[in-house]
Amino acid sequence: MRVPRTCAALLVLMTAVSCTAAHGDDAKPGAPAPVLPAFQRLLPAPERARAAAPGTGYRLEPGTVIRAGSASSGETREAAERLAEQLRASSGYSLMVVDGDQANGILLRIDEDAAELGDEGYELTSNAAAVTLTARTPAGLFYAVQTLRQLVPAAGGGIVQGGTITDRPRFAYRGAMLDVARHFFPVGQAKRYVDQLAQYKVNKLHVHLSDDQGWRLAIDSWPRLAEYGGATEVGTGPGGYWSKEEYRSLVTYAAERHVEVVPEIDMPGHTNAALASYAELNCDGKAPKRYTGIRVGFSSLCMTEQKKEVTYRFIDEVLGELAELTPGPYLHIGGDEAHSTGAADYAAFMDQAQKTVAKYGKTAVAWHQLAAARPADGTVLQYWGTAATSAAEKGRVADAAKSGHPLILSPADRLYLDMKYDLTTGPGLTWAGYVPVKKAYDWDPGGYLGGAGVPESAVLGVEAPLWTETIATRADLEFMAFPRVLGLAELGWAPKGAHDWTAYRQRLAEQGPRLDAQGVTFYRAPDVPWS
Ligand code: TNX
Repeated sequence: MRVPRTCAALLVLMTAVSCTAAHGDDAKPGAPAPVLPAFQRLLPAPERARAAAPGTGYRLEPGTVIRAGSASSGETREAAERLAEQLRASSGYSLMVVDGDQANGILLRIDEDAAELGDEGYELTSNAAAVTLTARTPAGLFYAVQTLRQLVPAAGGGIVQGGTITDRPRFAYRGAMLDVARHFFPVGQAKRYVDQLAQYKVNKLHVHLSDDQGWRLAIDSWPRLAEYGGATEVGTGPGGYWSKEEYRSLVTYAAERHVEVVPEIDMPGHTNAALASYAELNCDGKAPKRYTGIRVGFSSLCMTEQKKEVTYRFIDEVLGELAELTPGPYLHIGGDEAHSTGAADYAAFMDQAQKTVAKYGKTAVAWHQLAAARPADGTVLQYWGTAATSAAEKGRVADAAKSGHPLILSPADRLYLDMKYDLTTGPGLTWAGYVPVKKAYDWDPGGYLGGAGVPESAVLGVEAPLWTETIATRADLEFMAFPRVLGLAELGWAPKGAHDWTAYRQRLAEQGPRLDAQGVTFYRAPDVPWS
């Protein structure tokens, strides 16, 4: 008997799983998605899942009580309250939250001794008496809750499939980047993105806060950056910027969802907005006009002997204020496409920028062009090459990785969410080619630079950037991000053994109603069997 491919892939991970509803490659594109057994529906796929007999498990009822453990910490209670809120919304049940650790109802518990669950892992068990969520950390508990949300049938109550899931992420860094510089988006939009991402266990939001077309964060010591340099964007729109208070509110909001904000000030190129705001930053002492086009590579901070001092004071004060706003370890300093900075000046500038980040107790992240200069100890490199990237360039990145620089992989021809899906896509660019949903998903981050000598252990994780030269509205933003960013979430979390396009696209299809319910204007890719 031929085992359908869907099951073949899942059987690697699961022992007693039921494969009755699985189907093979012959599922027609565009045909409605058959309903998958609950554990096979999860996105991202869990590390291990053992389903009990179909139809067994915990039945969610109006009187179901949610228990927040006995030595209930604030965080367990918070996770329980948040879960209750979400399940109430979908079920209409009252779902009381109480302290206590009886395995009766839905029980959330932190077990600090559960070392095998790591920093973000969890265990979920479901039987007739209870659903029990166990984690070693609040982040793990949060992810257990996200899994449970996917196991509860979308409409109303119903049975949470019986069995046990033991789950941990494949990579520690699972990120998405939002460019608010080319087109400005208010903090509320970034929060909405955080909510959308966190439910799929994405844990980093990188915000690209400055570029030629706009400076988006208030800096007290250089107020014209935001006030003047923030008042433009691509085209004729009014731009805008985030106050420090707004920025802090995003950081807090994200942290409550176990998402860390990674801020980027791109330097020494991509700096026209700063150069336009302060004449003294320019080599000739004259401020250029503000810029609203989409060219790259024409601007640079000044590195002449005479100007170095003001340039270094500028980055010291900007990065100092940024560090003060950033509880997480990373400050991203850009370093890409500095085509108007000489190689020696670039290297010297990036040395200083990395030193400054270290001075403020942070770890620098930079685009991988830094590999051609001098990445400092600990600096993380973000790779954005493509299949066409030269062996020499990949080699430099590999050398950096081998000497201890962790890599974040953002291959542009896989994970750039601003690339068009195909020739019919309205917004978007095409310089890295079309990126259909399958292409965004169907590659292995662990082995991606293996040919150049990068071991999987050097890969910190993956990130999908969303550049916004051509993206000005929430609808376009979500259309470009969804559903490709779910592929990012899957690559970042799911075990390598779960990788299978045929199975993945069915799981993806199951997310359609969920995205619809959240009002996400996602692209209905023709090769995904949306219901
Ligand atoms: C390359 S990726 C850029 C961005 C553009 C993007 C458009 C990178 C580090 N630089 O400045 O917005 O392409 O796809």
